[in-house]
Amino acid sequence: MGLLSLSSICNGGNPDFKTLRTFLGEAKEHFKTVKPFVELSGNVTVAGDTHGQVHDLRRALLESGVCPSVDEEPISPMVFLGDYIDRGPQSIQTAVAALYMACEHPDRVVALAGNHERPVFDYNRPTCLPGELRAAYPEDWEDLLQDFRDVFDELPIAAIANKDTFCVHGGPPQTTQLDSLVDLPKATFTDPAQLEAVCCLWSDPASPAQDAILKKEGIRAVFNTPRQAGLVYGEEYLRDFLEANGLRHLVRGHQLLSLDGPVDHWGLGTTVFTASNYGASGNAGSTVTVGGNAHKHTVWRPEE
Ligand SMILES: [Mn+2]
Repeated sequence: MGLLSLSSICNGGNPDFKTLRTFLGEAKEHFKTVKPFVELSGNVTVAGDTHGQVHDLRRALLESGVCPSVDEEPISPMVFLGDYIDRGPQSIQTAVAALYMACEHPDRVVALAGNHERPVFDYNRPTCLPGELRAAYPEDWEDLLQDFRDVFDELPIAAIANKDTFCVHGGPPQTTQLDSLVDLPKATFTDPAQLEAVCCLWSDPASPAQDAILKKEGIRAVFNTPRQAGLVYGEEYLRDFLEANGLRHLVRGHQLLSLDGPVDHWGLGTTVFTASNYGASGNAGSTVTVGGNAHKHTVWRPEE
């Protein structure tokens, strides 16, 4: 994978067709060897949705202290929670940067799937992966889109940091016991009818007002009506999942909940969102570093 340059990609450069095709082929073979649930340890920095904003992926690495510069090796572990593509203008670069780091440093860097990495691509916005590929590689974009799809299908679903922190795009799986999931083949999780993966990639925590209603009605989770996929889960649902698996905390992305950085859920979970000024909302970008006794939040303001 020596032909790709991370600093060039982080500066917005498009790799040439042949280099990109070769990289995606190698990445697919690499991710096939990665289990759906991966473990890592240390002071693990977790980045939420980057959505085509490669400058925020770069800032996540630098400002969190994971890499002294993008051309240097990561000095501490990193988990990307998925949603690399769509919405922002540089889906190709953002996805390639996360995938490249995970391939180059498999013991340190994990790139999880988000709901945008499967199963249906958005073809209708100018800023989406298919649209970007069509503009940048007009002759070959459909082949490249299939290559990306093949890699995304092999991405892991969740990472468990320090045996106590569950990192996932949306929320806990529907099954309380992780043991029953960890050895399933990866293809199990690409089936849209497979509820476990859908819950992991699409679910949202209840807001305080929603959680009050859930508790009043004695319900732990409800169907996620706004997204038409996954669950809205309350405090009891999250607590039961963590306790059943000997875990202490959840870190997830999927939602911009605050303009100022990570958001806590009942002292049991954290939402982190890394794309700054997402949808011109003026929000800060952020990461969360777990390990040790306290989480470290790294927060940066949007670039002018
Ligand atoms: Mn999402």
